[in-house]
Amino acid sequence: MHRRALVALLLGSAVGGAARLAADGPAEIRISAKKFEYHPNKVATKLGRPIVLVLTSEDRIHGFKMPDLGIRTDIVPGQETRVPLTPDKAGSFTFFCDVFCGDGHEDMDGILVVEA
Ligand SMILES: [Cu+2]
Repeated sequence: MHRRALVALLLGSAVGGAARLAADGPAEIRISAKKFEYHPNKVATKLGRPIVLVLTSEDRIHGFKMPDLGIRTDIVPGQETRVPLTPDKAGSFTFFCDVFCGDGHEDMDGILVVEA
């Protein structure tokens, strides 16, 4: 009887701890770049929710430009580029590579969907 109550208590606190961890800090959205695509090329979040875009490159320097949300950065191989962001408008926002990286460069893009 006591033992069962203790197990329930431990389980309860473990779940509570996980929930607190998830609520801490912004959610990370990871996007990797390579010629000539982003993976994933469609990501989603919610209006007003703090996130961090974690950008990496598998081959060479690429760009990451999302004019609608005022974001532009290089993505350099061998490092994480972290872009904190709290979307203040809902919609579908295109991002694309603005560092010429070869013949498929023009098609290198993706979408961030911000749900209201
Ligand atoms: Cu490019």
